[in-house]
Parts: sequence; C-alpha cells; structure tokens
Amino acid sequence: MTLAFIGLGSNLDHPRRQLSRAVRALARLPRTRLLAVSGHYVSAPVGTQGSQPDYVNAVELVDTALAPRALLARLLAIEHRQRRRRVPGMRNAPRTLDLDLLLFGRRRMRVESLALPHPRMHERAFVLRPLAELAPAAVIPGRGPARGLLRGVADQRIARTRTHGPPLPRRPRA
Ligand code: PH2
Ligand code: MG
Ligand code: MG
Repeated sequence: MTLAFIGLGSNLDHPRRQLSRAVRALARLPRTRLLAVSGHYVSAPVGTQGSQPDYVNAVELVDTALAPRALLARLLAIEHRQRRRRVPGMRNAPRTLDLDLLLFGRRRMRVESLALPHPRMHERAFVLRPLAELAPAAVIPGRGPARGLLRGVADQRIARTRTHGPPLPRRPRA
C-alpha cells in the first residue's frame, strides 16, 4: 500500500458540488482507502489564458494498492463521468473536474502519460495550501517540504472556504 495525494479542481458547473461528487467517487475506488480530504479553497486561475472563473481546489490523501498509472486511469475515468471536456490544443481550459496525481509515496517517475511528483505542484498555492493543511510535514521529492514552498506562492490569491464532503478522519502523519 502506498500513500498518494490527489489534487482536485473545478471552475465550471457548481465547482463545490463537482468536488463533493468526486470525493464520493474516489471513496469507491478499488484497492484504495480514502484517508483524508482537505477543506475547499477558492483560488484565482493560475497560468490560464483569458479570463475564466475562480477555481475551487482541494487535496485528498488515499492509501492504495493500485499502481500509479492504474490510479491515474481511474482518476481520468471519474473526470470523464463528470463531463470533463478536453479541448484539443487548449491547455488549462476551464473544466468541471480536474483530478491530478500529485504524489505517490516518494516515487519519482516521468513517462509520457504521468510525471511524479506533479511537475508544477510546488509552484501552486492551490495545491500547497490544502496539502500543507492535510499533511503539515509533507515533502515533495526533489523540491523539499511543502510548507517551506508556501512563501514562494504568497502572491497567488486563495482563501479557504467551509468544508464539504465527509468529515475529516484522523490527521495522517506524512
Ligand atoms: N488548474 C490548472 C491551471 N490553473 N488554477 C487554479 N486556481 N486551480 C486549478 O486547479 C488550476 C489552475 C491546470 O490543471
Ligand atoms: Mg491540473
Ligand atoms: Mg489534470
């Protein structure tokens, strides 16, 4: 079993509901236990072209016996069920649901379909803030402690909202 962190994001079609629905779907993944979900964070779009709505973001911790690419395939299937539309040639388009595999234990890998740790997570407040909430001691392999990286993203607008989804279980040790 491996501890894995998953980033959740939505900025279309009732983002908080999208996240709650995704958390329920993630709780039903095979060979996987949902351990904890962060609060919801409203954040300004980062690295997008033109104007688009604010995002709602969260991070979830699971314990899984799936392999990284098998887990990723499950995440993409959940996105698809929640009507994520991938627009060819348009990166960072607004979306109903984005599920990113952020960390998979201490694994470092880079194949065409998956890079671990997620290659941009260390420069995104909407990942670092919920991650540090869930696991204050989390370390991003090759980048260092998540909490130490927060200073570098202090200019990104983000605010925690009230929590949706299942109650928070015990705070995990990371
Ligand atoms: N996701 C992106 C690009 N920019 N900005 C915010 N605030 N939240 C996101 O989830 C997000 C983003 C690409 O996946
Ligand atoms: Mg993403
Ligand atoms: Mg994604």
